[in-house]
Amino acid sequence: MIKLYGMGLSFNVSKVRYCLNHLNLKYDWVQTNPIAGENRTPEFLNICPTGKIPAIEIDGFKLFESNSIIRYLAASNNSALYPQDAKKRAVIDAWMDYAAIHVAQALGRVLFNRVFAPMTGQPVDQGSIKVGLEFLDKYFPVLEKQLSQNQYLAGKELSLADLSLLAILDPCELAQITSIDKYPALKKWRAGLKSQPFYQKCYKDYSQFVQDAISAQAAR
Ligand SMILES: N[C@@H](CCC(=O)N[C@@H](CS)C(=O)NCC(=O)O)C(=O)O
Repeated sequence: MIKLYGMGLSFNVSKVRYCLNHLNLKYDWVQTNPIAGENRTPEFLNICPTGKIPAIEIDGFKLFESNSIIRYLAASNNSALYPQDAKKRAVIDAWMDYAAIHVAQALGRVLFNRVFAPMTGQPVDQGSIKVGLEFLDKYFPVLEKQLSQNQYLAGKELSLADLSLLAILDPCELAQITSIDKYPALKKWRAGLKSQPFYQKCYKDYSQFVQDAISAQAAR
């Protein structure tokens, strides 16, 4: 049985859930909440030495880092989401890296300061929000160009790159990153993927999901 450690508030965890769903793999979701310090216990650190969610455990095999996890899941299940061909893989990897290193970092600044800092009583850094939005204004046009020329991020086929970017962009509405609305190809691509079962099985709307989690947290 696959165990997935993490919580729904994390878009990196969503990335893994989309992949598991797409591959039709059943999993045990072990709720692990970093806000409650559950990522710092000796038990969790034994599974994931970095203390970050997501992590997985499959019959004693432990793995962390969302991109590494979904690459492993797709490769070990011979999925077309991550084809064997070295060049195809390299292109998928490039878009996954771009999404994780650049887009997610910029978006994370805005998400943290607009949602998680207020939620956890930490100071809000307006400068960081500004920097994040400025970077996104550079990155969204790159994604728009790619998706106006290709049906999917890495070309003609749906791949891990799409699942990865989709999860990273999920919090845009919640974090009021309205600049994304200016990009029609990006919008169409998101809507198309969100109508697919792998997404619908997780949740219909990330913002609502997070709002519910915030309400539950406040009620504790
Ligand atoms: N590069 C990592 C990022 C993981 C990450 O930053 N996870 C956050 C939640 S989204 C976390 O565990 N934060 C708790 C901490 O760093 O203490 C991945 O893709 O898995």
